[in-house]
Amino acid sequence: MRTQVLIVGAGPSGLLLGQLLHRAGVDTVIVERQSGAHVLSRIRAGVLEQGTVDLMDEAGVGARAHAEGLVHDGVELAVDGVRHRIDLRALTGGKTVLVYGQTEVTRDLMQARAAAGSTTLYEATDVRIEGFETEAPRAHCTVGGEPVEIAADFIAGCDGFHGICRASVPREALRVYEQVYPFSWLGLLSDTPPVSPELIYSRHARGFSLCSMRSPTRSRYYLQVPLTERVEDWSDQRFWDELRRRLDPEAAASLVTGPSLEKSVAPLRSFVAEPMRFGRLFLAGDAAHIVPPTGAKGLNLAASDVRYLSQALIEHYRERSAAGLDHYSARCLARVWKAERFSWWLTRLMHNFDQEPAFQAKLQSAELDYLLGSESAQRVLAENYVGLPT
Ligand code: RFL
Ligand code: PHB
Repeated sequence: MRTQVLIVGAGPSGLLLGQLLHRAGVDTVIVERQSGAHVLSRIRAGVLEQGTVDLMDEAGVGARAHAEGLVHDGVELAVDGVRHRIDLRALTGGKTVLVYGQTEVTRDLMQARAAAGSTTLYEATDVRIEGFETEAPRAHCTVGGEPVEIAADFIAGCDGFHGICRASVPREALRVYEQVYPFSWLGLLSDTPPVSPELIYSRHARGFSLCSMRSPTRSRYYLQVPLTERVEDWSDQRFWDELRRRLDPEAAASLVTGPSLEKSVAPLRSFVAEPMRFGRLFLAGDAAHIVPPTGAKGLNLAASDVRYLSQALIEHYRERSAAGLDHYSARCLARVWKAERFSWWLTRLMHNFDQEPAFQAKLQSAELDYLLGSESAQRVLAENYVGLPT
């Protein structure tokens, strides 16, 4: 099999890249380790920056996000039981975010890819890539018991943090920056109305919590829990009781509980691998970088990588120019590091780091106090939360 751009991974990065390239007449094949149903069952991001929605429009897949997504003008920070609203729209000169689940983004992209008739090889096992330092990169995999070889001009590594693309790069060619945090997030999805019309990020002595949503009838909640915690140890009742304890009195009183549709635990991590290009292999999204979810930046960063990569590849095919490809890594990383900084900062600000020296806790309280009393500081938060320009 031969294609122009071989994409490894059918998560949001791979599918969005495939769709943007298809619209520009560039042929792609996607190989994905899981089934399509499995990809759709992973509950992840919920908040889209305007730039991400714009890119979905450019890919021709934005209609349902506009019709069903919820425009949010603000977010709330709750500190020890008192809520403070951050007016995103007022503080950023009119910018907002859109609440629309990653599952729905993925579904819209899968449908568009099927309609375009582009090839996606699901349940591809033993995926290997080679020759990306030459003019003739290739991938091998097994699909339905049959070996498949795919030759391409370029390979896009969109296979997430645990994928094979970054792992195929010689160790000495990569520089890795990493920070792990001493806790995880336990998430619960339920068909219950959200506790409040906007997201609430709560700092509390018992640990951080987040009240988010997918629609007016579907809620997504998270609790900071120790790294050792197992999802089996959390009955729905235990989750709701713990969440209620961490909320401000008004939210606690209006919390509607119900059976969980999904519960999962994810450790928090900051990670960047540099550079994001090796010859004819380009890494995008979680394959190259991870942020803790506190700033809602992971999917949005994946989308901005894909914006730069699709532009660079289209420029290569249309104008025979290598400029975009040559600048890809540096352009992405400039934005990635700013999102890393913001996500790290908001994580530090809102979580409980009770193993740390008391001095750190005092600084954290002072920083929160400053933020809640300073419009300038809130403007910095708002500008980052709605998304820095690409
Ligand atoms: P993905 O989504 O991990 O997709 C990678 C795909 O590659 C496949 N794959 C392989 N395919 C072939 N061969 C192999 N060897 C392969 N290995 C892996 C995988 O099966 C998968 O289908 O990466 P991508 O596309 O870069 O997308 C990144 C986003 O998924 C991620 O950044 C966000 O979900 C992060 N995130 C959030 N981001 C936001 O922007 N806003 C949010 O509100 C937000 N909330 C979150 C989040 C992530 C979370 N978790 C669970 C990590 C909340 C949570 C709890
Ligand atoms: C979510 O709805 O899953 C979500 C929202 C905001 C975040 C992280 C996750 O910061």
